[in-house]
Amino acid sequence: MSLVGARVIRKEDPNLITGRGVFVDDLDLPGTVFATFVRSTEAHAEITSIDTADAKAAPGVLGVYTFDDFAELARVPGLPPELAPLHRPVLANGTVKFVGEPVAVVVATDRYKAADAAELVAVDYSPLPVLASIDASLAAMADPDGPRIHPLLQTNALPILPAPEAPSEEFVNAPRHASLRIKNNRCSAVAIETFAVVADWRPEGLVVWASYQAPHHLRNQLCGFFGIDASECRVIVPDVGGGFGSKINFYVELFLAPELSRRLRRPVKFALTRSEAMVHMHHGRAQINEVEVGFDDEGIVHALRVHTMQDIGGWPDHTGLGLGVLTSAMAGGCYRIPSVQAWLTDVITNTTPIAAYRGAGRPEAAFLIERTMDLVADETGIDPAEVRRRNFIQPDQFPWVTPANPDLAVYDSGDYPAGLAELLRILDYDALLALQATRNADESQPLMGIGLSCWTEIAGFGPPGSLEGFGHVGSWESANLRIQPDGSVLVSVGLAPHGQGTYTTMAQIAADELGIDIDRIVVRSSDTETVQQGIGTMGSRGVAVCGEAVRNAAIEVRRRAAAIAAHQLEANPDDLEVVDGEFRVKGTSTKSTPWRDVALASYQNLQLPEGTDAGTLDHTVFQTVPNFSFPSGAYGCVIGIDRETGAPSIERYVCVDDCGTVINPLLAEGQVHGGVSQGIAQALFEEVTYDENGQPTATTLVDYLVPSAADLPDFEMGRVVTLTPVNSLGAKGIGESGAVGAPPAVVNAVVDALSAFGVRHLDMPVTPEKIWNAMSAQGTGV
Ligand code: MCN
Repeated sequence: MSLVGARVIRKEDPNLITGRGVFVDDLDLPGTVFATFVRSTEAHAEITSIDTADAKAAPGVLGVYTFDDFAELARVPGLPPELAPLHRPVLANGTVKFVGEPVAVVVATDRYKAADAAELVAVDYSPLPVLASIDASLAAMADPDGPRIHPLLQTNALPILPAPEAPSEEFVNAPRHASLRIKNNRCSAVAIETFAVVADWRPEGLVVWASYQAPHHLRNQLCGFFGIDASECRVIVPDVGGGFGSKINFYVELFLAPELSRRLRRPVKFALTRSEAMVHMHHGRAQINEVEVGFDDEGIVHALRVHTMQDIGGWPDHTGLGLGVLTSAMAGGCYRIPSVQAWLTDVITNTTPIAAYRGAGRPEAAFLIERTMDLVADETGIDPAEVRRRNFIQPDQFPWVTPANPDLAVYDSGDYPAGLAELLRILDYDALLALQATRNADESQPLMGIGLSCWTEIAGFGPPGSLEGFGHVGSWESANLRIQPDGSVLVSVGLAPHGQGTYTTMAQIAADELGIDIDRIVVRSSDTETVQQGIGTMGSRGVAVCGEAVRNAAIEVRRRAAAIAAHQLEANPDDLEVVDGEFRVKGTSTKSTPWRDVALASYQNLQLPEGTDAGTLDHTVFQTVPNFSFPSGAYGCVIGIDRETGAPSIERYVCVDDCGTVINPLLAEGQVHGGVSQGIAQALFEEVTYDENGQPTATTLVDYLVPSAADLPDFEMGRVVTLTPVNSLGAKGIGESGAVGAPPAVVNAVVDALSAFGVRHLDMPVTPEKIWNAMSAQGTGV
């Protein structure tokens, strides 16, 4: 029986559910000392003085450091040289750019002493004008003498993708036009584990344990930063309690912990509290999308124009700069829109940096195009499902070269009409529309709205060039597969999983190719000393790139094993098959040799065919893929709205996903549950907010509303399978899909429910207050 496609339970779980997981903050190396930051309380200010005397004299304190102590250190890596003024120092140098920016660091014998001493550091600030939003920052640009957050850069706005000189002919000639200004809300990843790092600079070299998604990448950057050899630097990522993209960024403590360890000759640990993480770990989303659409009376979209303004915060992160490039490339969604003009301005603001967060630029694209399709439906009076159907790229039109960015996004495969048809079938759409008409006419019942979202996204980051721009050495992913002398298997992957079930998934793929029991296959990762080079877990590339590497490594090892078995059986390797853990001559059951004997022989020169070396059943693959894979889906949301309070409640949520071959439906569905939950959270609950002085106003989980299971519906799952031609598994990524596809279905449902009130759009999060105000504005809300 093939294991690919089976609902195999996770190999990872016994450790985790019995409390045997080891996270960075669990590490307790002898002599470890604790570091904590003194953080800026101002969003934009000059530091006029820092007095560390009292803190230095506090009990247990080993050192208090400010920028001057690290003036010789390099800047945080990642940004291109032409953006030199934005290269961030490890501690604030003279000015602060956002609330929470580290100004000083205190090291003490325990974390409580460090925290107490940090409060004794007195920092004086002289305020500078605060630009706490995209609009404020761009408004300042209108004045040549207006405030600039990085004066050396002389601008608050980076034109990453320049605006087209003029609207396209298709746009100009379209019979009808409509527009939408969307604010895509700033979110925090809120992984269960915040961020933690331990560095131990030993005489023989540097060892760093970090809660991170790309250990080799970090190792390479640390070596560049400190000028040391890769062989002298080891990065280990133990268990990680979620990352969602927020753990591929370069946080300053990744560089400070080693430096402090080098100076103090002791292991140094940083472990953020939740409140610290809320202002320090990079946020996601935070875009404004100005959308104009040209269409006709039949609901056919002729042209789309999208200006994305991406808030990148006060100290731009390398992953944050390019988020809007992905939004722009994917702005046309699942639709054959002849002309898509999409351009991008990155905007510096006095806020926490913005970077990758589950979906990283693609949820924003899905949101803007799916809101736009509903806008076209609203304008033309055509049903939203029908508008989508009329505009879909058809299954025979792949590969589809996106007009917005033909160099980046060429869709591999998909069947969008089938996805929508399956969604409508599960929803029982016609019956639902009839129910909606009845309910909305009955004042005693909650208002009802139906929202659709047909989305596609970029996954499987693996084509050469796709990650190098973010400082990775390559975009491949690696797998080493080794048969041990007893016939068990060790697979080492260059990924750094943090919740995806990667070990189970890779073992399934290897088991199928090798014909070895999955219980005899162990998968390891996340240690630069024991794993060959790797890239890491991001961009939903685990299965599409690393899974392909594992498969190819297994195929090669099996081919070599067959040669040994053939030697033992005096048969032709091509005549062998693997059945029940043994190599057999096809068609016979007597001429066989078990994997175990083949494995042992592979380490015994006297047992090997001539010309074969011991250790031959050990193979490493560095896998690239020719293109990204573009998963897609159709999601539907039925929402009820309390007519008196405006409180929304999701009554049904249906997810039809297409990720090509599903390796493990149990885990793939889990990925969708998690992603959709985050998408619903963005749509209804979560927002990182600032006041006009740049003071964050949602820094705890009391203000930043992460939904619990009780706030979420049961998910109804459906599936369409369109294989991708870009890998031999036919598998596309699914790790980010839910977060990409979920928000527009929710907001479309809310706007649909409120259409009688003349509501055309609401920005996320669609809170009861916003809904109530929208209803009240029409005078009929209560
Ligand atoms: N899968 C499958 N069949 C496919 C594709 C995937 O069965 N065709 C299943 C596999 O079990 C696989 C998992 O889905 O292990 C995710 O695979 P993939 O889509 O290839 O994504 P990655 O392994 O590259 O994971 C990265 C992705 C990203 S980018 C974010 S962000 C994210 C996510 O995964 N963050 C997560 N899922 C997360 N899940 C948890 N629990 N925690 C996070 O931080």
